Amino acid sequence: MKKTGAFLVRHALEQLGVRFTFGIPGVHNTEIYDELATSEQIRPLLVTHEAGAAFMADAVSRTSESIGTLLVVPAAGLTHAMSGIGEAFLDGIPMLVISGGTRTDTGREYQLHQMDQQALVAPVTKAQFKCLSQADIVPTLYEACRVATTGEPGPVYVEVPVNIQMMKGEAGELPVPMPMGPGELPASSDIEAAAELLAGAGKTGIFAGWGARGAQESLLSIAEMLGAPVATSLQGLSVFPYDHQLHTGMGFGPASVPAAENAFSDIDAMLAVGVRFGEIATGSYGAKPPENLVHIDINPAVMSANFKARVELVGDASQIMPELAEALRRRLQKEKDSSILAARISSDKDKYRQQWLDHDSGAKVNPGQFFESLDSILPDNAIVVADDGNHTFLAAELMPMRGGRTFISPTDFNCMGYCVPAAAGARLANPGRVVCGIVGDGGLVMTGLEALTAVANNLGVVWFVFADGELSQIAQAQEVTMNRKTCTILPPLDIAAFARSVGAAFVDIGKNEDIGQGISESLSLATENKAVFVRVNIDYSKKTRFTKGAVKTNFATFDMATKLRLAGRALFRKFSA
Ligand SMILES: Cc1ncc(C[n+]2csc(CCOP(=O)(O)OP(=O)(O)O)c2C)c(N)n1
Ligand SMILES: [Mg+2]
Repeated sequence: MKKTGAFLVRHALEQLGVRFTFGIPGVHNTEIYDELATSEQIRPLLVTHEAGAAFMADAVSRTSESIGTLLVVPAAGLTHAMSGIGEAFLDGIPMLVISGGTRTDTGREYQLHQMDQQALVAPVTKAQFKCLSQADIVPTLYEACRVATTGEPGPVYVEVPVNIQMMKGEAGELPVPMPMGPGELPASSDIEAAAELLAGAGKTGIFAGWGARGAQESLLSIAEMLGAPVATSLQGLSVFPYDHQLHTGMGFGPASVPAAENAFSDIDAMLAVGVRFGEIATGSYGAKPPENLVHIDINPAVMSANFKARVELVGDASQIMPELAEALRRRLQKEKDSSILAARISSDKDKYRQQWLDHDSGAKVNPGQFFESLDSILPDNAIVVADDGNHTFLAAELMPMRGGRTFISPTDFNCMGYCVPAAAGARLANPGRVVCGIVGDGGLVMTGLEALTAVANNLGVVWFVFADGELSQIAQAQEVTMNRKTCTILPPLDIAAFARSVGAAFVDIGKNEDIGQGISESLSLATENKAVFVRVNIDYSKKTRFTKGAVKTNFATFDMATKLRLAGRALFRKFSA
C-alpha cells in the first residue's frame, strides 16, 4: 500500500491517542500540518514560540493521559523548543518531539535548517530517530512513544524528512500499537526486606516525589500503618493530600516548613518513593535521610546516587507500593498511634501560617493572605501551575494542595517561562477543571506572549502575576551574600496594557483588601473561557524557609577562606554603602 509520509504520521499519532500538537509550520513540516487539519481526533495548535509549544505539551502530559506532542521545524524550531524539552527530560515527563527534516533525495548540501538534529537533541531526549522511508514512520512513532512512556518517562525525538512526508512510498501493512504490559517488579525477597526494615523501625518518615503519584492509595495506607509523617518534593507536592493529618509539607531538612522539619527530626528510617534526592528536593542536600533508607524508584541510576539506600526497589511505584503495603500488613497487627505526631503537625502548620499572616506587608499584598484566600476559593480539583522563582516556593509553602488538586512546576531543569504556556496546555487538556498559574514578572516577560495562544483557543486560564519588579529568587540571594543586586531589577511593564494587547482580561490586586474580590472575579471570567492576567502587588519582604535554608546549607559547603571572603564582602558593602 503506497502512502505519503504525512498521512502515515497522522495515522500513527491518531493510533497513539494524541489529541493536540504544538508548534509552528515551516517548509519542512507543512505537509504534516496539512494532514492534521483533516484529523477528527488531533488538533494542531499554533504557538507564538516553540518554547511555549514544549511547555504546553509538557503540561498535557503532566495533567492528562495523552502524550504531549510537538510538531516543529528542524534546527530553529527545535532549538527554540529545547527549553521545554530539557524540562521534560529532567522532570521525567513523556513527550513526542517531531520535526520535519531536510531532503534526503537531492544530494545537496547547505540546505535550509540542515544540521545534525539528532546530535542537537541527544542530551535532552531519551532516544533520537530519523525515518528513512515511508515504511519506517508508523513503527518508529510507536517505538518513540513506547520509549517515552516506559521506565523513567521523557521526551523522544523523531525526524521525518520533508521528501518522505510529501512523496508516496510503500508503507506495508499498518501495524497497531502494542499494548504496554506491566513493568518488572523487584524480587519479592527485596520487598519483604523493605517491609521488615520499616516494620521494625522506631520512627519512619516518608518522602514522596512525582514518581509516587500513581501509588496514592497505598502511600496513604502505608503512612497510616506506620504512623509516619509524609513530606513531598517540590515536583511531588500534590501526590499526598495536604488535609491528611500525616502530611507535613515540602522537604524535610533545614529548607523545609517547620511541620516537616520537626516531624522528621528524630526519624530512624525512611521510605522514599519516586523521588531522587536532587538539589531542589533536598534544599541543596541539606535534607539527609537516615541510614535505614528504603528507596523505590523506576530509574536504577538514582539508587544510592546521593544517599546510600539500605534496600533498593527498582520499578514502578504504582506496582511496588501495593505489594509493600501487603507485606507490612502481614507484619503489623495494628496501625501505630500517630495522634501526638498529628497534633504537632497541625499546630506547626497553624503557627507557620499565622507567622505569615502576622507579617506586616505594609501597603502590599501579604502572601499568607493571598494563598489563604486562593485556597478557600479554588475548587478541590483545581490545577495550579507555578513558574520558577520566589513565587514557586511561596506557593509550595503556603498553598494547600488538598486531595484532588494538581500542582505542576518546572523543577530540575528549572526553566523560567514555563507557567504562561503550561497553564494554557493544562486547561486545553482539562477543560472541566479550574486552572490557575502563579508566575513571576520575570517569567511573564519571557513567554507571556503565549497568552495569545490561550486567547485564540478560548482557554479560560487565570495567571496571577507576582509583580515585585525583580528577579526576586536571585535578587534575594544576591542581597544576602553580596549586598548588591546586579541585573536582577526588571524594567517596568504595564501589565494591564499587556493583557489588553493580547486580548486577555485584567484584574488588579493592589492591596490585601482586593484579594478576595480579585480572585473571585478572575476565576469567574475564566469559567467563561476568558484568559485573565491578575497583577498581584506582592510583598516579598519575608523570605521562604526554602530560600533561607538553601542559602545557609550552600554557604556551609564552602571552605573557610571562601566563607570569610563572602562574609567580609557583604559586611564591607553594608558599611561602605
Ligand atoms: C531560563 C532561566 N533563566 C534564568 C534562571 C535563573 N532564575 C531562577 S529564579 C529567577 C528569578 C525569577 O524571577 P521572577 O520570574 O520575577 O520570579 P520571582 O522570583 O520574582 O518570584 C531566575 C532569574 C532560570 N531558572 N531560568
Ligand atoms: Mg519577580
